[in-house]
Amino acid sequence: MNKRATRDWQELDSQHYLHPFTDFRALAAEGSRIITRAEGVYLYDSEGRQILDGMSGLWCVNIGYGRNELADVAARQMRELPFYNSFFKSAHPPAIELSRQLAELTPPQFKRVFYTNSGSEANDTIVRMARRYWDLMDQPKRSVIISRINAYHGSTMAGASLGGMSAMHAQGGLPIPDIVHIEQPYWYENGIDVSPAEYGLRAARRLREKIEELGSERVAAFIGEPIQGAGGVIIPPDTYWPEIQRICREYGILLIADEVICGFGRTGRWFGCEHFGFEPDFMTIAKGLTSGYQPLGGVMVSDRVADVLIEKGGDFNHGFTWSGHPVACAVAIENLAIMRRERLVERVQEDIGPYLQRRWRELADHPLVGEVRGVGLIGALELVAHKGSKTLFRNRGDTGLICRDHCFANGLVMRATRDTMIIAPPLVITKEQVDELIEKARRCLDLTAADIGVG
Ligand code: PXG
Repeated sequence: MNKRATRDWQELDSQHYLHPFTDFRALAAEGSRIITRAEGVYLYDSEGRQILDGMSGLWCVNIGYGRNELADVAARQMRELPFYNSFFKSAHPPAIELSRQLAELTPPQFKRVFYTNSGSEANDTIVRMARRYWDLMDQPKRSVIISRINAYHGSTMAGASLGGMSAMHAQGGLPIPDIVHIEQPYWYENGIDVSPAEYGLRAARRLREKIEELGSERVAAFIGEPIQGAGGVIIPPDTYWPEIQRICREYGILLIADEVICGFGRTGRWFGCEHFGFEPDFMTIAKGLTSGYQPLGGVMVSDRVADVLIEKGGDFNHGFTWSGHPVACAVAIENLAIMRRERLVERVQEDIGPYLQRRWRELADHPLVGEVRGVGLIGALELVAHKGSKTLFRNRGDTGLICRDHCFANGLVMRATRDTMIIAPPLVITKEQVDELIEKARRCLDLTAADIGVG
């Protein structure tokens, strides 16, 4: 890419580029941070500053930056077959081979995959497929999908409707019909009066109450992220998912695991549902599937659903030009090969995950930190106004933003959701780099505490 001065990039950016989830005017006034290259776990900006990427891009660069193998595979595939579609009875080797591998890698109920370009499109696909399934089962009234408050399932019309973020619903007339939300399993905010195990059961019972309220003959499916990512790394108590599964089975409703963040090793298992011990009927996949080197998403469809779609189905009238794009699929195959070869998931489970969690928990003694939580290579710090009483800040979100800005200024990407600070570093991060992350995080907590007069 041609070289320009940072100021010129910022000027052109503010004139022509509308960024996602951004206050356009505020960003134009401030100027964006221009990232020009990356290597391993480090980003480099247009001023040459090195930044430790504690968020794997956006929860996705699981194998780290600078993997030439993926660039080589992409170039080779572009020369051989840059594109062909998979409509009209066509297919190509990269999409077929990746499908075979995903069938092998995912839990045993999955043999089939439908490709999309993103997690959002995959969730839209599931809404249509789940409703189609119930039509074919002669239960067309089963159209309601139950999700959770503060869930994130994407930005398309169905994705944002499934999501439980009121600020998103307020723009564009959402949610679309027949999508409803129940309490999220957020012990720190909703359940602190009882033990986590007891609260997990209580939160799961909200599903039963909602099904009873609606009438089970109207309910198609329940969707959840095994761990809510964008909502603030909300890790349900161990009692939650097994109880959710029991309720879904009791009423015959489909269970959807949105694995866009938890999938591909983040928790120390290949998929979050394996960590929590439940067996979904659909899985949404994206992000870590290609480690972000190419856009690719998909829906894993269990035999329960696929058999009906195939046996009774006729046409499923849905698909994208880029469904199963050959370059994206070829990159995904190589990405999975690297993950297996370097035993990255096992590494998260046995080595670097426990190390990061141990060091991350040391931050619990900081005066700003009310709770530390995490699994594998995902972690969160709950910042609070009064540590002893665990009182949240009155202007929620302000402190998180102050801390996030200190992080950037000190060479660390940590994400803020409200006043929860989040990390999800690449699975290849070393112990020395974890030490660097913890040291920088502590320094930034100190700077934040000094700014707001805590401690
Ligand atoms: N499901 C989950 C669980 C996600 O985290 C999506 C679906 C949508 O995927 P696409 O590929 O359409 O973006 C996501 C995406 C954040 C942040 O700020 C998180 C996501 C996307 C953008 C920002 O944490 N997750």
